[in-house]
Amino acid sequence: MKKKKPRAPRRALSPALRDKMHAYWRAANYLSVGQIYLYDNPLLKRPLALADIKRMLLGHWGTTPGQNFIYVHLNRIIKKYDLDMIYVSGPGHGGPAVVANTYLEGTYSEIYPNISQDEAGLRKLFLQFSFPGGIPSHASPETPGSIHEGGELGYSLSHSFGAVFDNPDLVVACCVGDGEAETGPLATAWHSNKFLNPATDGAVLPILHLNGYKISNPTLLARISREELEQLLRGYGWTPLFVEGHDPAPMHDAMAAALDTAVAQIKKIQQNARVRGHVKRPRWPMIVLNSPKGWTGPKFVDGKKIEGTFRSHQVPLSDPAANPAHLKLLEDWLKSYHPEELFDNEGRLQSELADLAPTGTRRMGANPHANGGILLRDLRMPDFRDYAVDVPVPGTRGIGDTHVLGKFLRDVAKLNQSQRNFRIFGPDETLSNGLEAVFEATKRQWDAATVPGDEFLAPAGRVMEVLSEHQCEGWLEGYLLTGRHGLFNCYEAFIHIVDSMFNQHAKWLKVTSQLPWRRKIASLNYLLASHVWRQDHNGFTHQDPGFIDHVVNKKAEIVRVYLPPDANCLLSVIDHCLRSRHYVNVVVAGKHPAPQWLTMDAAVKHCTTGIGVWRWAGNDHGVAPDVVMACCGDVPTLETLAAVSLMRRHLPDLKIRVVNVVDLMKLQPQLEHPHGLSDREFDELFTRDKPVIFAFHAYPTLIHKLTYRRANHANIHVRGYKEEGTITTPFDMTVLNDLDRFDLVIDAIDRLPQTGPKGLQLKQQLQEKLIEHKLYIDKYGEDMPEIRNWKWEPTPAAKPV
Ligand SMILES: Cc1ncc(C[n+]2csc(CCOP(=O)(O)OP(=O)(O)O)c2C)c(N)n1
Repeated sequence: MKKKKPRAPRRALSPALRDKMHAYWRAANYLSVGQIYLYDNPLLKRPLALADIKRMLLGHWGTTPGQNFIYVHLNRIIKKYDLDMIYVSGPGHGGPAVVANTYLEGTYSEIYPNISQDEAGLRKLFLQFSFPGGIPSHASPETPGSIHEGGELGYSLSHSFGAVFDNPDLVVACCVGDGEAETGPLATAWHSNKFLNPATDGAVLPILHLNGYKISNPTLLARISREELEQLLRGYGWTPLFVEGHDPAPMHDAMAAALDTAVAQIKKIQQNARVRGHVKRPRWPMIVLNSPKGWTGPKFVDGKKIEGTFRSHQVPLSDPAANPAHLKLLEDWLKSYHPEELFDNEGRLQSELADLAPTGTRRMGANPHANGGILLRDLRMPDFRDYAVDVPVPGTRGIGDTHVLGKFLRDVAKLNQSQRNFRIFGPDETLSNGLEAVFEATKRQWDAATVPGDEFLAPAGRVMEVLSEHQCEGWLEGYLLTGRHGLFNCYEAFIHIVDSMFNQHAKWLKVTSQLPWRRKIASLNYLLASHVWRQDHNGFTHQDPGFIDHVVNKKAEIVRVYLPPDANCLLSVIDHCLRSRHYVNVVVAGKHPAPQWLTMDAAVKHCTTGIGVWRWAGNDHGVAPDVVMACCGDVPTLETLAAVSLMRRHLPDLKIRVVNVVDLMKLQPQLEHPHGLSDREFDELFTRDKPVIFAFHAYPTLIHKLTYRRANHANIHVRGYKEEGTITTPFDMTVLNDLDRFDLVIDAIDRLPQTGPKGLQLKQQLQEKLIEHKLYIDKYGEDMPEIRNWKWEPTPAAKPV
């Protein structure tokens, strides 16, 4: 029998297609270099002159050609398989690549008609890049198709996973920088594949861009053996497909083949899960693109190697305007792409090349998932009033505010189960934060192994828990940016871990709110429970209320901070937050049984106003108060009301006003924040000249910062957390920080000379009480009965309103 000749593997690309793709890549590279350097002469119709060069050269070349290479290859598979795909640029400093490609595919000019697809448009495209009044150098919000600026490295994979949760047809191609891969968030993000449900979620295709260097260092992943890298990625559960080299022709073939293989594997995994019902965790494909940094750029400049080294990271020819040799090198570099073959005389991309790009919303710059507000649907909301705590009298003991909220969130999850557009994210704290009721309706999504005894784990669920605040934040951001809703619940102290991610998201919201073509997305909602005052198990390390200090620095149009004093207020606030758009809402709430103050009707009014006098608690009806007792936060509210009841009993002649703050931004002047009170409104509440004893949840300086322009600022005395804490009793935590009822009364007496001898006597009694408290807790390990069993006593004049 004649032996069959082994068939050569079928090439993914015909030579003709490969040539065209290579030309498209050249066009993208040309546009990228043009953006970094050219002030004029966009098609090099005349010899390059000094006047054609920008004065300030700002941007990053090194990563750009690799990303251009990736983009042209993604275009091919989008067309071939009709993929619904978006691109996430981890090294977002490769902004020229994303801008160039969205320009070539036509989306850029559709959004920005001024940047037309002709010579005049090219000139503007080049000029605007990293230029005053133009666009930033990254894959910024201004860039069509971007959900990820990539300015702060580390979040590309978690954003990508967030985007594909509940988007079964979406594939996110995520370029991960090999430098970026050294960051903590990115290193953990590889594990996201254990949370992906192949039946109901989409797919992420990571492309590790192994170009070997960062700004001025090699990357770790490029300096371990290929075997070690492969084992590492396999250990994370991926199947890496390597594309390695620098010679464009074989690289095109290899990349095309790898992408075909990756798409086939993704489709197979999805089909197995969706059609055959396979439940075993799949091993998803990924690509390792090992290509030179600064590929196709200048090889040597001033005797130093550039291509394939860290020196290509930013602007390889730093001084062409002053150095004729550099000018020549730049001209040679630009000409090496043969723009005359790529663009016609009018500056339009040759039509046979333009045909390589997908069309309509299949273009990655036009995919609606990357402008999530387009896809955003309102949540189906239960009526939060149905979850109200009955408060027959102020001070009725509650079960813990977040436990009440849990039932409401359970039903939000339930009602939106079929829409599949709401998820709760948290670092292993959904139970610990008191939201256990959520698990009556849904599970934690988990695609790794389970063993008998595990709780609430399932391949599909609305709760996403991984012990990485970075992943929770990144996933949620990706989920929101692609048009869905969510909530991040976290211990208050550890939300600081994502301070910087919050920064980036708040910046994104600020910029996108000013771009008319970007639709508003759902707000990023933080529920910070297990807060500073009740860290009974954990003590000092878990006590840090400073996240809100950080948050209020951001643009007033974007940030909102709420400290509901009880469960009905919490329900009202969270309902509002889940309906809101394009904000960052921070809500701080307690989980321990605590007094409830307001009926639901009163809570709705109070939260709608955001700040108000609790007339039922004070006795200044119809007259000017002698003192204002202000409070913000659940524990400070409790201590303030306990202080007020002491003052009313022992100093009955004093006229006391109680002001409670739910919406912290009310304190800022109206000019500073849209929620801010006018000076007149502020003075009406806090007076212009009376002492204000302000019990605050967090660091006292924040209240001063927010109120320093108010007329009565000099009389505002704030008590809050001052870094005193340990494992101790709940009341002792307030004592350690002078926020307790006794110290609040002493504070008031010190500022009210009219209390005379009676005041002094009371002060002495309270100082003794503080000693008594200390002795008692040291002996018994719990608070004195009069503290534990304290109840607000309504007086005839003190009915709730
Ligand atoms: C969190 C963070 N740290 C530092 C930087 C500064 N920085 C910008 S680019 C870069 C190197 C990036 O290397 P890599 O991810 O490999 O990207 P590429 O080589 O493709 O440019 C660094 C350190 C940053 N942008 N973000």
